Amino acid sequence: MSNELRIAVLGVGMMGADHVARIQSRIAGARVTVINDYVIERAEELAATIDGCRVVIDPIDAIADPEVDAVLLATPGPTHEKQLLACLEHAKPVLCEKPLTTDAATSLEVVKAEAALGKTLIQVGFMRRFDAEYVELKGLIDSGDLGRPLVGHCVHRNPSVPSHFDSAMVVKDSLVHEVDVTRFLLDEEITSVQIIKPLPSSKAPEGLQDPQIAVFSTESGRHVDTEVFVTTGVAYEVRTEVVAELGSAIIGLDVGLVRKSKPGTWGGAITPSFKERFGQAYDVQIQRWVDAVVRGAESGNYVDGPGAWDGYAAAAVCEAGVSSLETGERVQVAMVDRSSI
Ligand code: ISE
Repeated sequence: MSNELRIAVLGVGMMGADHVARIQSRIAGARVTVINDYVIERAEELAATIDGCRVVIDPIDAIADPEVDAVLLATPGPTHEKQLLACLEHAKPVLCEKPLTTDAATSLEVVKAEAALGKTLIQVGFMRRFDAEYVELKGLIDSGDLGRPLVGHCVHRNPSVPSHFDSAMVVKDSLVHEVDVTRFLLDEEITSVQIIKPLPSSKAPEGLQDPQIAVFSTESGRHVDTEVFVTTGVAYEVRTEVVAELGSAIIGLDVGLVRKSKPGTWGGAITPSFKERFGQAYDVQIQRWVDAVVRGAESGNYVDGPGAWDGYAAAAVCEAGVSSLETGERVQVAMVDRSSI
C-alpha cells in the first residue's frame, strides 16, 4: 500500500460524487485514484478535476486495478452483489452504500462469502451511526440512565424523491435507515414488521403510497414506529425518540440557530436534504473507514462500523416490510441464525 490509501469510487451520481469531494478535501490519508460510472462522460469530467485519477470503464476492472487499495461502492443497488463478490475475490476492503444487495438471499450469500475468507472487508454505509446526536442517544441508552427502553417513535421526511421512487423504495431506500437505527440503538434484531397505509398525499405522484407508517417489533418485544413521508415539499426531517422506564430522549429537533428580527419574524433555516443533515456523519464515517482499512493489514478487520451482517439484517427486514406493504398484514422477518454462518 502506498502512503495514502488509494480509493476507487464506483458510481459518481449524487452520493458518489459527494464522497469523491469529501475524500479529496476533508479526509486524511486517502485519495481517489480510480473513478467508474456507467455514464462515462460523468466519470471523465470528475476524474479530470483530480490529480493522478483516471477512469476505468469496467467496474470489475476498477476493483481489481493494482492502483486501488480500497473501494467505495455508490453504484445502484442491483449491481452490488457482483461488485461486492469481486471485492472479496480481490481482497479489497469496501465501503458499500446501502443497500448491501437488493434482497435478503443475495445479502446472505455475501455475508457467507466474507465469512469464508476469514477477513472482515465489508462496511455498509449506514451513516447515522456516526452522527453526533445518534451517538449521544446510543451512549445515553447504554449508560442505563434512562432505564430500559420500551418504545421508539421515528419520523423520516424528505421534501422530495427522484421520479423513479415507488412505494417499495420508500421501505428499502428510506425506512431502511430506521431499520438500522433500531438495531443499533436497541442492540437486537427486528422480528416482525407491519406497514400501515394512511391516506396518500395528493401531492405525491400517482400510485405512490406516501406517507407510510411502519411498526417494528423486536426480539424482546419492544415496538418502534416510524412515519416515513418522502414528498412533503417542505424540508428534510429525521427525528428519533426513545421512551424508556425512567424517561425519554429525542434527537433531530433541528433547532439550530433561532433568530428574532424585524418585521416581527422569528425562526431558523430548514435543512434541505440528507447531505446537509448528515454531512458530518458522512465525513466521520469515511475517515474512520479509511483509518480502519489502513490498520486492517495487521488484524484482518478492515471495518469500523456496520458490516455485511447489518446489511443482511436490513435487507431481511425490508423484504418483510415490502410484503406487509402489499398485504397490510404483520410479516415475520425471515433471518438465519448468526451463529450458523
Ligand atoms: C436516501 O437514499 C438516503 O439514503 C437518505 O438518507 C434518506 O433519508 C432518503 O429518504 C433516501 O432516499
